[in-house]
Amino acid sequence: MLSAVQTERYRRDGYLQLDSFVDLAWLTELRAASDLFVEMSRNLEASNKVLDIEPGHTADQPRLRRLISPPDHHETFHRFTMEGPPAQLAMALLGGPVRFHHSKLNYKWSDGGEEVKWHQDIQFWPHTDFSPLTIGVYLDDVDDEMGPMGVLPGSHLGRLYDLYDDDGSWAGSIHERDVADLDLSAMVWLRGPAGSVTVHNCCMVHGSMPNLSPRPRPLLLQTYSSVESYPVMGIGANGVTGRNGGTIIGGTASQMLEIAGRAMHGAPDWSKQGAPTIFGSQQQER
Ligand SMILES: O=C(O)CCC(=O)C(=O)O
Repeated sequence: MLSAVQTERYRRDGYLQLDSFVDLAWLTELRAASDLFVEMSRNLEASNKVLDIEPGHTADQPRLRRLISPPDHHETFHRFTMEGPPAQLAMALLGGPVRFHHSKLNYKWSDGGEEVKWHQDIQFWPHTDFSPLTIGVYLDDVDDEMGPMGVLPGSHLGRLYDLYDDDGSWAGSIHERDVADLDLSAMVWLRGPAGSVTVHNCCMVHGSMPNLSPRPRPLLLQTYSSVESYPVMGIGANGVTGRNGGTIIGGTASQMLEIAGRAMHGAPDWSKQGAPTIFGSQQQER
């Protein structure tokens, strides 16, 4: 699925672009599923837990920002994310089974669909390591006018920026004074024909411009980590990433993890059936 050169390039640069990686059969299914939500949005007057709409959205002229957690709402998205090309690609890049974190479909609507300011992802959902990566699929052709995703090669190995404002509120973007220190001329814009795939590491500085074209720019994004990586609870979106968050794809978890350079074999996952007491465990009660 990937050459050694591509994998090495991802490690070095923190991103990959794979033109026309997803085939027309998948694209047709994904677009049909997406269209259902665009239709559904016509009844909305405000965003809800499934759809985020722009100010100015109307029944006649829908303007969607995001479908939240697509695999929770449609079988096609579920199958695509859990078994399809992005899952296979994540396993190839991370070298084994992966842990699904979350997914979203960013529409970036035509004629002014909003920019995504420069940011890194890991502060939104810290993990016990920096393996998480996000795989984006353009459902339509994307050119420069449409606000393609921009990445700053190598920035995944650099500073982790503070995404709070000076007043202490969460901004979700890198402060202007820090942006001034970035070499934005080195930004690579990931455009391409429908089905093209973007991959970026969780520490990559990235964002995108407004969509100035008359065409929406649907980008279906899904995040996976290595199976040995765990979301840190109590920070950001961890724990509220949808029904499928935490699903392991392509194997099982060994419960091995490493924190601050120290490896351990963690206890089994008791989050579903409840934790036994130490007495029960030590007396081998099952
Ligand atoms: O939709 C885009 O262009 C970028 C998306 C992104 O970075 C995000 O939603 O975190």
